[in-house]
Amino acid sequence: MRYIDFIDRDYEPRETDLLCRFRLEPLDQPFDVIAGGVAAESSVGTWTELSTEKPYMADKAAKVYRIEGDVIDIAYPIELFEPGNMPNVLSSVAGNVFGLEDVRNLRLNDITFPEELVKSFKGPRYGIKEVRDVTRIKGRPLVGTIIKPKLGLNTEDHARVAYEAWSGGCDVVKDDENLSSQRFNPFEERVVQTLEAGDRAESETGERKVYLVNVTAELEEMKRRAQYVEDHGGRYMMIDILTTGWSSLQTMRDAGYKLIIHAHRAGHAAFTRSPVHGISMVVLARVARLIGVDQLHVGTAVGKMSETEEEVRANIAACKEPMHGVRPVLPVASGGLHAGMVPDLMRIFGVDAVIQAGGGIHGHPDGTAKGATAMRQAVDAVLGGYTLKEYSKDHVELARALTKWKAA
Ligand code: CAP
Ligand code: MG
Repeated sequence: MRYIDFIDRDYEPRETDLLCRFRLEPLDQPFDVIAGGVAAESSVGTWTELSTEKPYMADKAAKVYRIEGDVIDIAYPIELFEPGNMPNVLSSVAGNVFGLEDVRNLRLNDITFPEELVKSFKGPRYGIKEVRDVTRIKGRPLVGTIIKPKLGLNTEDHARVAYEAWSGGCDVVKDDENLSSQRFNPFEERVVQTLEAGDRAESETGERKVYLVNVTAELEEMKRRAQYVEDHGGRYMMIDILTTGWSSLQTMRDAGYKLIIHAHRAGHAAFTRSPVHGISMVVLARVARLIGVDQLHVGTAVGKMSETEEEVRANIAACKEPMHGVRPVLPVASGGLHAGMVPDLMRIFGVDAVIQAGGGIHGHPDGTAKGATAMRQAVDAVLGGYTLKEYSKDHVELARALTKWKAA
């Protein structure tokens, strides 16, 4: 088969096909030829006709069944994939094609998994409802913080800052994506001391307090760390899903830990940032959901990261929309957030979200505890139908935050 033979505009995708939507910009050859090339190189074909081709292979070839402007839709027969093997799926549809010289730019913008493939993955163990059951938080966003500075604090200071954040009103305290078990803050000591601080804050406030422990490491070590967290009464583990990789993530999900999986996407922008080349966050969100994360960073549209509101809404939809019965993932808003942004965040996310602030809490003029209180007050203001300005009149922590970040 030649590249052009992978084009079939009359093809009606089957229920069992995996569907991909790409944006394509060929280098200099006819669009259809290179569109066919993308289908060929991501399924059964290569740059020239093969003497080794067999007639029985024809039905395994991917087909470009729709071309609209620079957008192409490709249907992949399910026989091309090994059920339950995500790296296998991605090595086809998101593999070599990005490096073809004949392709100036290529972006995988969306992917639709057929039911049979969906069923071959575990999906989230918890999902939104069950996370709410564990955290006992109903009808509002979870309010969280990331311990800052992200690296450098010793274990005592880490646990103390966590305690202050919880005492001030945070539900969630998480390690930063690059904190693992460095000498200045070793993993096991940190887990013990910070969980103790959480228990203390929980008994003092009467609210459930959760610690998102970063277990990111080599796979066997990651498993050992997850077991350690579970054995010490932890309820969550955080994994940097892109730097550890999909197969590690799948192993951690399939290992059956009772821990809620918080997925950090450090490094995603290397794939997702360019609007013309790479892989969209929507695709990464669908893959992470299928493998089985319970919470996932999706951008904010208002904070320090680059995503637009439209992109963030698409990421949120990928976490929550129906997917053959797979549980919805709780979207996480994070990155340059402070109390002044809460109304916009709740307009975009609704109440089903984790709203977390690092600098926006630990940078509060009166310290971490007041910073946490200001975030909770901002959420309460929105739920109560007040503007932040009105509510801050008799909520000084919020007023101080709004003044500092000029959000009044
Ligand atoms: C936020 C954060 C998170 C980012 C990740 C940081 O801290 O801890 O890792 O939100 O980005 O290190 O920048 P601040 P995203 O609240 O102090 O900004 O959520 O877009 O994946
Ligand atoms: Mg971080």
